[in-house]
Amino acid sequence: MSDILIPRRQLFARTGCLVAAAGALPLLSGCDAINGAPAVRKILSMGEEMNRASQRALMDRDALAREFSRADLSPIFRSNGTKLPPGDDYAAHAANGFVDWRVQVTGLVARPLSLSLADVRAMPQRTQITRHDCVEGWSAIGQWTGPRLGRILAAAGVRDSARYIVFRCADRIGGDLYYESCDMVDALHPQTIMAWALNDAVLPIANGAPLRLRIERQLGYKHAKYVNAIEAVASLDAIGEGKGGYWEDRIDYEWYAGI
Ligand SMILES: Nc1nc2c(c(=O)[nH]1)N[C@H]1C(S)=C(S)[C@@H](COP(=O)(O)O)O[C@H]1N2
Ligand SMILES: [Mo]
Repeated sequence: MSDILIPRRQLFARTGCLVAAAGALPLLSGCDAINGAPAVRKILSMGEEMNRASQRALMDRDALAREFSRADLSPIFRSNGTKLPPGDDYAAHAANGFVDWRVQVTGLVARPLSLSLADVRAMPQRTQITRHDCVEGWSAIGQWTGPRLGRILAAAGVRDSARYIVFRCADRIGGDLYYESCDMVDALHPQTIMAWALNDAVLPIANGAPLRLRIERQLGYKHAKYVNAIEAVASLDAIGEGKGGYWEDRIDYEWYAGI
């Protein structure tokens, strides 16, 4: 895997010291011994930014979802919600193997992108075997491959003012387009990827071909399928009914569906 992760123990060691330093002086020297005084001072001077980061760590938003082995793969990864987006447009894309499919990366970015599947596949890839949990009461384990969403956003030069990422889908349910959204913590999480392959094969239509979100710390309905646009925004208010997702707008599904 080409993505480099900071070992979690290291992350925790640092934040642990920061928390101790904020609360109790005697512990600060303990941290000094481990991390070195200049490093601690530098961390303390980072002020609000570090405070936010430590809160994030305390909430465990950065923790990785469990990854499984090939032996754990579900024999069939079932489909839920839309199994085939209605309409001639999607049918035409499917008929020619999605070669003309584009995912637009727009909104609060320095360089809007229009990525083909070839572009998506040419980026550094991540493969992960994870468990999908649907609120309707089923789970399945599958292996997903695709670039990290964070890489796509970096390529587009996502702006600091972006607070949410919106995923627009090609399927309509009851006449309305499916969409979802997440905050920047989940968007930049190492296991948040735009997947084009399931179990070493091109993504089946029923599972969101040609491109779907995998956002492994969230429940099933957040994993937008048939994605054709990724938009960085400062607010969700003007999108759909303002609750951040197709089901959030309609029934009482939580926008933050962390697991
Ligand atoms: N575009 C789109 N994305 C979607 C849905 C959908 O109907 N349309 N259903 C959601 C729900 S409720 C679940 S559980 C998962 C199902 O993914 P799967 O079909 O690969 O099992 O996709 C989610 N993403
Ligand atoms: Mo679901």
